[in-house]
Amino acid sequence: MTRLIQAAFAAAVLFATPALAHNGVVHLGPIDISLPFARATLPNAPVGGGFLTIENTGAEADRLISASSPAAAEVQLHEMAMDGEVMRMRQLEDGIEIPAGGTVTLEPGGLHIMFMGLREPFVEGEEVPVTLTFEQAGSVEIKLPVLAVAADAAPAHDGHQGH
Ligand SMILES: [Cu+2]
Repeated sequence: MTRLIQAAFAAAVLFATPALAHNGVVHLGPIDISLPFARATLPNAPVGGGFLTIENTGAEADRLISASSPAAAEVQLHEMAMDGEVMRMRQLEDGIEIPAGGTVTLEPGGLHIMFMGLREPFVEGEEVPVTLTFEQAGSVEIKLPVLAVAADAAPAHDGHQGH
């Protein structure tokens, strides 16, 4: 039994190692960026979403002020929130504050990186490069591994077709 558990554990570690290396934490001064991903897009989809976790290990607040990518004509920082009964998203013109000692998660249904005017669809298994610029810490390029299309992504993004 013990041997079985050990074997299972070893297999799990083997399986997990490439993903961990792939999703390794990116350090930019006191800013740690982890768990990056993008969602695969359907053919001809005009927009795509990017997500990641930002931790500020420093003593002063910082701010994610912009993002850019060769994969899209424009990249914006967005927030999704309920407006009455309707889920809407809006551009965060002032960026996203990362409080001192705080962690901010960009995730489906909340804050996200919005890729607009995609040059090509995001294909599962590929990577999307994006350069993040922080007010204090400066800029860093990271790669977002493209994961599967999520069922709840497309309707939420319909509102962007008029951009
Ligand atoms: Cu958006």
